[in-house]
Amino acid sequence: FIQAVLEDPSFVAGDVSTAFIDERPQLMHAHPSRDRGTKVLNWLADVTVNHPNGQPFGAINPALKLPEFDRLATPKPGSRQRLLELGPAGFAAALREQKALAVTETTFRDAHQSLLATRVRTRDLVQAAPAVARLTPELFSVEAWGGATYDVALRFLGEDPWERLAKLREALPNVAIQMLLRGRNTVGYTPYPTQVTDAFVREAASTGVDIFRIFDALNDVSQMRPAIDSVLETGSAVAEVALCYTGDLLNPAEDLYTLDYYLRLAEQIVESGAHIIAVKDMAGLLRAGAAEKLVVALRERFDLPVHVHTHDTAGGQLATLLAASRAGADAVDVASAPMAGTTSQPSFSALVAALANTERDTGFSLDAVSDLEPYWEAVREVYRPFESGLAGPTGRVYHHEIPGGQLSNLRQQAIALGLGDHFEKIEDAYAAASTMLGRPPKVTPSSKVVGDLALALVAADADPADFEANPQKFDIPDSVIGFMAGELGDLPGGWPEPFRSRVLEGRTVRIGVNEVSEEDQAALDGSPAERRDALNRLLFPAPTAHYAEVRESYGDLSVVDTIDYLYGLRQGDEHIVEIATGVNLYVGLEAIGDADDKGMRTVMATMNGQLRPVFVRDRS
Ligand code: 3PY
Ligand code: ZN
Repeated sequence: FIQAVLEDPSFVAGDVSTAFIDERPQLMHAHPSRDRGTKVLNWLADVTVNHPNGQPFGAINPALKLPEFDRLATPKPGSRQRLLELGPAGFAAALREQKALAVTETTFRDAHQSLLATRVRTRDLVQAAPAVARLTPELFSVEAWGGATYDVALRFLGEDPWERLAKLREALPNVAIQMLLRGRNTVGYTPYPTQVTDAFVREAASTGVDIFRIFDALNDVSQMRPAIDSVLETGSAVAEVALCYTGDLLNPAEDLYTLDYYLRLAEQIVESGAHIIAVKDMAGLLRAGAAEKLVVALRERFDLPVHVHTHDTAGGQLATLLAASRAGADAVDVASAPMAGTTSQPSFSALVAALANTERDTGFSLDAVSDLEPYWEAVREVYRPFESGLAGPTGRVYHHEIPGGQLSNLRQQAIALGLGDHFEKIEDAYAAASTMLGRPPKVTPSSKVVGDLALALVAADADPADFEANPQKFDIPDSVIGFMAGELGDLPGGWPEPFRSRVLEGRTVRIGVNEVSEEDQAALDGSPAERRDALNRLLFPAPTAHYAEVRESYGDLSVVDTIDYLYGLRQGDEHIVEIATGVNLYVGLEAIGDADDKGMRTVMATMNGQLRPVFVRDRS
């Protein structure tokens, strides 16, 4: 099963937004239950035969690259203790008061979402967390959950996202954990009923999320209200509410996304009860001068602290963070240097170095920050097959405005469509699609709608002007029809007419969310375990069923090192899997037999010194 998934073109393209399993019912079949060691061995044997991720290439186990620190020492109290002590409003006020620029570390979420198709496993994150807690206890927060990580865990990693959060909470007792929440879309791609959002926020807060960064793809505050209210109701968690930045506010020709627009939006954010205002620059369009102007205006007008997030797609965003810092920004986002740059955030060590011995000195030891880099460099190397393929910065982002996380996916989709050599065509189509759809801010899920239209334009070799004039002549993606019908809310600049009417002509589109059934409501109000199961099922039904299958067939694979998990067994190596504390499996590869007439191979493995033949279907 997992091999079929791993080889599927959508999986290879890193497209996590398709209803992957829904469209492939043939992938679902039951496996008999087996004992733990045997289950793990079956996974390893299968990966060894089928090489879904290519051959191992001499990557180094990241665990060997962890910096030295005293594991037994209690980590210094940090932002987590401050939040517990001051409460969310006091915590935000203290942030606004502090002189040092506060820093959020995104390596655990956005950096790998934007560089490695969100594929970094819980094991590799949890392993780093105790070092982060002890070497960089001054962090404002670690962004470690939400966004695409939830979906990808269930869909591709055979992991329960809640287990990841619980483990990270335990490993990071002193630093606030931050998540990205897509307003009413929670961690999905379409709106969910308020009861789902509310249960989600309650469970996330009680499992370990301290700070919720909430955004709406169309900057519609009413769409964020249920999520904001739920966070406020916890009484303990911070509501950081984002304005999604797009366009260029310094451009005199800009008539929609102006400074005035952002200030009006911020006013609604403040009225909603937010504790912190986030400037969420998902595509890296916020230029240094614009950042200065925006941050100064936001801080003059409102009492809340301002937290700036950007992506370094064009390569200039350290300048933006420094300009924001000079303008008074209270916090900024960075990623560990080996996981920084291009579609990810600017580099942590570069920021610390740039501000050392200045008024806004971050207070971090540059040594401590860079001591963590070899670990993340090794992690990045292990996940090389999931690299986006963007070798360096690109200034074309100012034209196409594709967000960091999507740029890497679209490149892979272009390759899958045989357009890898003409990616500029897709970029141009994306820009045209954005204009046609009324210039929405482009961020999950509106970015997916624009991307779908761009790919449709290129696939049909359509002239955008022709498509705009006669959309009914073409195959219009369902997501575009739903978007024009208002599925994701109203557009900041109003509807594009007559295009919208032409798209909707003769169609009835049902929008609005289904009610939660009584049974589901009971589960959402039940024990934490029932609530988590219900949330997984309601948010991602097919990936949750897939997760259950993987767990049933292969057991808890979180015990397997990522090199072995991705690349399988190598002759001559002893693979050690700690299946329970202090209980090791020693696995070796003796030989792989030829495929029989049914395509089955025998993997002759050893487990704890005993020969163990495993029969594997060769799909390579
Ligand atoms: C997400 O929604 O996952 C994002 O990272 C948006 O920027
Ligand atoms: Zn981001």
